[in-house]
Amino acid sequence: MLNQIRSRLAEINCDVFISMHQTHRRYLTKFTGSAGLVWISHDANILITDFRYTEQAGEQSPDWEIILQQSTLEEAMAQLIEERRVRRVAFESEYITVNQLAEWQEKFEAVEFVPTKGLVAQLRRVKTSDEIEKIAAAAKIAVEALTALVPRIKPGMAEAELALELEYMMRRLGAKAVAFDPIVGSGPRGALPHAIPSDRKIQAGDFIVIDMGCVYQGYCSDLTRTFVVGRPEPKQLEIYNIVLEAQTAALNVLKPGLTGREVDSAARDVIRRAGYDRNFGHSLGHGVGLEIHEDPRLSQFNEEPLAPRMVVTVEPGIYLPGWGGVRIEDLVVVTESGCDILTELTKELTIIE
Ligand SMILES: [Mn+2]
Repeated sequence: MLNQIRSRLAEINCDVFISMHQTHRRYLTKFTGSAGLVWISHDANILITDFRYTEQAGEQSPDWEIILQQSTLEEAMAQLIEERRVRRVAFESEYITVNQLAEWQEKFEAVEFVPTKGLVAQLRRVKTSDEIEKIAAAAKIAVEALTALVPRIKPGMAEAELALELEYMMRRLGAKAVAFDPIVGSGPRGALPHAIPSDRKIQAGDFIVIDMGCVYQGYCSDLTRTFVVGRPEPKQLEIYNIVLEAQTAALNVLKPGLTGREVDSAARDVIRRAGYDRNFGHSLGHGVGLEIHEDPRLSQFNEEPLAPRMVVTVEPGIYLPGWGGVRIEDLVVVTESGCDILTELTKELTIIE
């Protein structure tokens, strides 16, 4: 991946690429500390960090030259710029404040700061085997936690209790943290795609949408299932089956070469034909990795083709205000000819008694 950054550097005629973005730092160097600067020039990989982290950085990033920052990161960078007679510095314009750039420009009058966008995000879309293993492990923890929770859900329990149980179980199963606060939307609250778990108590006749995931060795997982409390009404079965059919359609077409828009359309067309397209107001899915939402997007706005080893969610939903909602989400890895599901868990409508 450093080669790709270097060839980009050559294209834009820069001497060095710098990044102060925490996730990119971790991705490029494996260093997990909270502060530092990544310096990639044509002939050096340097990680500048402070006294708290120099030992850790040495262990986590053996292929990187570790420089101890004596005062500020900026001073350490200034020293490198001078020593190495750097003239053009590529920086990440999405993550550097206007203020920071102004300070650099004032301090380094002879240096040109060249904005770049999406250089690392683009690399991060395609995962290594090691990354896929970690995401799969995070997915497995989410599946196990949800599987353990389902038989314990009883009418009278509050949404917030279910969310708490999930958090606790994922941690017990080895997760470092939740990837996001679990979403639990029961009854009419299921119509809120990002329902914050409330004191509302689960009752007969509810659909319950549960969307959850965890972080394992830095990598995220994402999983949604919808359950019904008691025997489903015909309308509930109808909506559930449309969402399931839409999700299946997308999973069946998903393969390298298709664009994010085409995969989104496969699911959206099913929902449109059933007459509920206005009730599916979000995109079909998103990339997952070090961050819970990253590239590529499965949406009408992504014309880029998918490639093997990308990891994405497939999560259509139908939301009817005042009535409730259904969402079914799997996390999948794109293979050479299709995709593999990492969140292996039944999608038959599960009845909670
Ligand atoms: Mn998701």
